[in-house]
Amino acid sequence: MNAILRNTLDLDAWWMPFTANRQFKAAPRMLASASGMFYRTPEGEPVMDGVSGLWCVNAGHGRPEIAEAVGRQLLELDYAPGFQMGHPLGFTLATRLAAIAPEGLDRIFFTNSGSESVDTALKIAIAYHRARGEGQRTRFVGREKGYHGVGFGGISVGGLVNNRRLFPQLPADHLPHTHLPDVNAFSRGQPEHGVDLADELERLVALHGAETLAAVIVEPVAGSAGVLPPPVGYLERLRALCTQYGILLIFDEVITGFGRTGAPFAALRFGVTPDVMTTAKGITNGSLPMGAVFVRRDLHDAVMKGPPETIEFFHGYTYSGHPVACAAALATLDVYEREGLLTRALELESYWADRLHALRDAPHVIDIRNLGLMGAIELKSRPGALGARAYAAMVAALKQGLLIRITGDTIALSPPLIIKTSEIDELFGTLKRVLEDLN
Ligand code: PXG
Ligand code: PLP
Repeated sequence: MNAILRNTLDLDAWWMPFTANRQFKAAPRMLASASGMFYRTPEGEPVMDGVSGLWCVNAGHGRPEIAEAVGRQLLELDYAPGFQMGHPLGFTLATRLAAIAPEGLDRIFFTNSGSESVDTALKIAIAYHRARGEGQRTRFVGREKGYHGVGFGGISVGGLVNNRRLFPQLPADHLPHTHLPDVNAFSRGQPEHGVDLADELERLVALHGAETLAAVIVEPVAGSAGVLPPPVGYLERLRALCTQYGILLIFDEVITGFGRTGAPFAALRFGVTPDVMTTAKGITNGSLPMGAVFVRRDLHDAVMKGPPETIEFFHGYTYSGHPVACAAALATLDVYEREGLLTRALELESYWADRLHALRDAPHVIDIRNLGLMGAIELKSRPGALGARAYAAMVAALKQGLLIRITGDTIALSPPLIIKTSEIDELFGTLKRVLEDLN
């Protein structure tokens, strides 16, 4: 960071999220502006965005269409209460989203983040079962290595130990994760082995009784854990078991939604339809906080009970369906649709996979995974120092003008869907140099 900034900026007051605060503040890494595929540092150095910010800026940075829609909306209707009042944009957006959703998931509840979408979806599951006289279905099933945000619901079904160990949780069990490097390392796309892991749901049914299980929640492709595409047949098997036992299936598409896997949603890419789908991030191209929960129409209808003056679902956020976020989302959908971005990852997938898998012989690499425009490069950990090697790679990449994301010793990649093939080459050229210089 340059000397002028360092002297004028006080870094103490911002308690930064998911950050090694003291390490960061001793050697800050700052981004000051962004356009298209690139950030710029305060010194004006370009940094290619290899992760779409945090998996959210799917159409690239600084889109004027979104900025203008937001600016207009702020002056037209900056805020409107969403409890017992409505505004046209919320209805317009919900209808637009329903039109691109998997068949039947056409009732939309708005939130402000992925974490809120997850907690909302879990509550909807409970409310649905309760409305049908199955109020004993209160237990959730998540999956090891799953990430479902940081609400108390989300950490309960999540499977990342550092997010869980400090905090009390809702009753939840976990399916085994599907990271099987011994048999699946260097798979292209969906790995061949692991479909049987879905059958673990049978074990939980036997343990608790199906009639106590409310919902299973999984990421169709696990993101935060380091890009784990589902084994061939796995999602189909989960779908069949959930249907058999009357358990709702929730796909958490906070990362995989809005084009990341080559279809508008991973549910469409894999041809497996969940009962509820959680989204956020790419819904506004990351420009403003927003999330949406997509719900099967008959689930919604089951909850619409009692006399018409009944508030059917006691849940909502001050900013549910915020008009400015709605304007951002509508402009984002326009951009996605005009530029074909919701399916572009499928067109680029094999080019992306070729360049990514070409790194298999680079130093330290023990596994590579890909799907759509997602990629992961897993590095061998330094003895006794989990994460240190990937952290060094992240710092080195940044010095060479590339932003990557790391989790443990895995490098995760998910560039904006506007990326050109020449930029894919540049990205992997930089990464190759980084890995070759890394100890
Ligand atoms: N579900 C999934 C599947 C996610 O990926 C959330 C829920 C929570 O969303 P919010 O908007 O509350 O953060 C997420 C978020 C990473 C990383 O490094 C991933 C996320 C967020 C930040 C970093 O992999 N995913
Ligand atoms: N805490 C207090 C004291 C509040 O009044 C409210 C909302 O009115 C909240 C928390 C919840 O905030 P939000 O609706 O933005 O999630």
